[in-house]
Amino acid sequence: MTRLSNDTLPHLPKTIATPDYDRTKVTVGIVHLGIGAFHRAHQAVFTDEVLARDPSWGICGVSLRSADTRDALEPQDGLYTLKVQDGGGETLRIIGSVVETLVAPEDPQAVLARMADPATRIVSLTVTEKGYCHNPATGMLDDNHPDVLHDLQNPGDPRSAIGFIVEALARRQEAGVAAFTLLSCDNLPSNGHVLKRVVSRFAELRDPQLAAFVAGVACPSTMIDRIVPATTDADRNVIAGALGVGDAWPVVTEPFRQWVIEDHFPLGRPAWEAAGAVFVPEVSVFETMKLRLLNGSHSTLAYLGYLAGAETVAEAMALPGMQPLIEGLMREEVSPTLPQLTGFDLVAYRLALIARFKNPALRHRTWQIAMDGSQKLPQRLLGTIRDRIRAGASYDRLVLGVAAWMYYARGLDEAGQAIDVRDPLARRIAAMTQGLDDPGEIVAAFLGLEDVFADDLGRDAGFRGALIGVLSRLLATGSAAELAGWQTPSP
Ligand code: CS2
Repeated sequence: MTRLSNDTLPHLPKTIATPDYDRTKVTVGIVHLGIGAFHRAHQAVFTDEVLARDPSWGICGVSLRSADTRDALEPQDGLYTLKVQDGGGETLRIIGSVVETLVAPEDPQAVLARMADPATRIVSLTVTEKGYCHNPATGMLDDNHPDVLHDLQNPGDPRSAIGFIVEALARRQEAGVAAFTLLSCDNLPSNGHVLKRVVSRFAELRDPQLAAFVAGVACPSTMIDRIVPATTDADRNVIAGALGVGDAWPVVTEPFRQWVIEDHFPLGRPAWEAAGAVFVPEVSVFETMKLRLLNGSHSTLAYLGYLAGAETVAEAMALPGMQPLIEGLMREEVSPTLPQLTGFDLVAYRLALIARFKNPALRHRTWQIAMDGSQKLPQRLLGTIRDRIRAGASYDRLVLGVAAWMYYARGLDEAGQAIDVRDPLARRIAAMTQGLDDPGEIVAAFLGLEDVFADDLGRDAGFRGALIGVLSRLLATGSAAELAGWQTPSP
């Protein structure tokens, strides 16, 4: 089938929006590390909407692992379809802001050259939590991470995002080129600070002069939000039918999108505010709110939902007891821990989240969200639990997600079938829980994971007791029965 490309773009059905700028004039100003579906449904879309104002902000998308995205997009001149859908309908639009795609393991020098090029003024990242090579409980670089060790030994031939960033900065320092702005777009609290901390530590381990240069790099924090399920072949087929040409990797998402950014870009930035991004002096309150309400609920839905047999988030929301549980979790246990957000309607935000989770048009798999729990739980659920413990308040609902993660991460579902657990700690967890069936022993083994629980929560007797209580019930009667007990909304 003929593919979407610069040549076929003018012949698409007129109902499909296409870039409103001359793509031949677009040059690279942003290198994005981790060009997955999320980036292509979020930052690349905001950028697409403002390229007509200044075409020097095109995106070079870099994959740090597989060649799949490059293989799909290169024959399409970087073009792809964005499908936005909810129960009310759908729209299709072609995004043109990605003008180059590179695959780091194939050609690390091309990536470094792009990052070191003076025209590159922003390096942004969606490399997921584990891409920061940090200890999730403390946010500090894990000096013994295999990729960190590799990149320290081979600085000119890096593997990790951190290694690429620091080597590119070293080349800029050497050439007398100002540092780019580093923009983390991952779901981490104060993501700019986390990134600054890990790159600074890595530079220190390399060379003090380089560390001094890295210390001056701007790392604004951001809060990013859009639900983007993995694209399926069914999506590809439907979209090709509507386009009349093939698109090897469209992205499918919801109407909602939000981007809150700290405005600290010494070498300039696209006018993202014209596309609806909000610039604020300090982003951490928004991030805490989003991570605890949206992502904390998401992980809870994913583990309990998966165990109860729900394939998607919308199906999990329909399980008897789930919606009142999630509403109560957000209202009773998370909201009281949130910092003051003057002028922000928290109640409307929570209601909108429930509607987004129930979006019947998105097939967002519980298994997808369940990935990398060891890296996600600290900022999604455990920080909230810490705050509740400190306030002497209950956390009966918050503990459910943590216990369900423990059940899930052991790698066996309720029917005794293997679960395909994707997590950097998966092997360690499988080894430490092998042969254990006593809830107390299982919980004790998990709480020993200091990278996740640190040394405070791991030793909290109340927390341990609560986990054992829930895990015993999950093991005895299963997730659906546990959820059913939450059917009546709390007063
Ligand atoms: C999800 C997020 O996969 C996950 O862990 O919780 O990707 C979530 O969909 C986004 O953060 C929404 O902005």
